[in-house]
Amino acid sequence: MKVVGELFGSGQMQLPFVLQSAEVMKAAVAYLEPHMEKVEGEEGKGTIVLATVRGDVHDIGKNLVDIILTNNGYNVVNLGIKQPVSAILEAAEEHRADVIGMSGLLVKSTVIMKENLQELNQRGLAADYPVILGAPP
Ligand code: B12
Repeated sequence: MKVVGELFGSGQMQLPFVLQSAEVMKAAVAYLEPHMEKVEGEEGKGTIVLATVRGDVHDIGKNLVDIILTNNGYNVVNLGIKQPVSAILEAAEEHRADVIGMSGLLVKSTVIMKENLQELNQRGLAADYPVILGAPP
């Protein structure tokens, strides 16, 4: 995906081929998932609400994080893509989350993440839900 990203970024690869590569990556992860080591007897390590932030559709990395955490005994509530902060906070409350994980690959998603954190502060929830941001440089 790194090579695909570089080719896409430099205009040497078109979007349909990027999509195809993304599908291959997803299929590969789905194939590997049953073979990945599961930590037995460690259920209930904690609950994380995971979402790709508003306006962003990238979810391969987020889903990878989901698989890794699930296989290590965490309860993951994966909300999917383009999630507004209201949906993230509702899910956090409903599932009594220990942590919120926000994902996004677009530069503008870092702005959305900042706004989401401000919303958390405004609602006085910052202490209840520590937030992990997954945004590559
Ligand atoms: C695949 C891909 C797509 C696919 C997404 C398919 C999908 N279902 O996810 C498609 C084709 C749909 C797509 C669309 C677009 N894309 Co795109 N895409 C990519 C690409 C090539 C790879 C991303 C990827 O999956 N990497 C593999 C995964 C495993 O890595 P990852 O996502 O980084 O995840 C890891 C970490 O970030 C971290 N992580 C991720 N989430 C979280 C969350 C938490 C809590 C934690 C702890 C960690 C964590 O852990 C993961 C595992 O290590 C990147 C280029 C790149 N090299 O990254 C561009 C890229 C992200 N896309 C880009 C762009 C511009 C777009 C479009 C705007 C293109 C367009 N003109 O339509 C649209 C966006 C539409 C939207 N509204 O979101 C740009 C962003 C540039 C920018 N400055 O914002 C990039 C960088 C390409 C480029 N060089 O131009 N894209």
